Amino acid sequence: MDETTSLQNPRPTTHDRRPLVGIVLGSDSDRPVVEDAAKTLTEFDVPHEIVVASAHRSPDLLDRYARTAEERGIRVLIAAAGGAAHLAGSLAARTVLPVIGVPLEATGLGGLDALLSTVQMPPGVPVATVSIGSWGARNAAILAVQILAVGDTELNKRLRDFKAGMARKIEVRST
Ligand code: RP5
Repeated sequence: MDETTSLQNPRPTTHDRRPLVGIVLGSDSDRPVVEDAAKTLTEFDVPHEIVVASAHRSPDLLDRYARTAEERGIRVLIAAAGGAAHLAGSLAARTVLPVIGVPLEATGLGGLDALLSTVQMPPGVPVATVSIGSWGARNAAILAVQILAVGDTELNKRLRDFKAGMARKIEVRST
């Protein structure tokens, strides 16, 4: 990329208040579980947005969102859905942004249905799939921060402090 191009398309950082992470929900009913992801991103001071766009019920909206996310400054997508969850894969099919899939429990199958629908992507269209439910929501946010931190020293430091804090808590308990 030459200097002119990079000036015209400055890479958003955490100093920029435009959302860097887009959290996409298959339904508004997914919101309570996914709040943890938003909370975690706020803890790391990473600007983000939450949208509801279903792969099955509102495919056109999903298509528009996925195709315009990158030009709006989004750098990582988190997709959370339950049931026959094609949300993360549908996003990944329409963008080169990294997509993290969070399978949710929404049916009598305990989230296993969503896990398999999210993780079993064909070669060429990866979805980084995390655990089912709130653990996954939190880890999706941390993974998004780790992806962003590759090019952001300040964020990298916040991650190191976070990991050191986790270790400290365990060490204190075991002394
Ligand atoms: C999926 O179906 C959603 O992601 C949600 O987990 C599940 C149920 O959605 P609602 O019927 O509650 O809208 O598409």
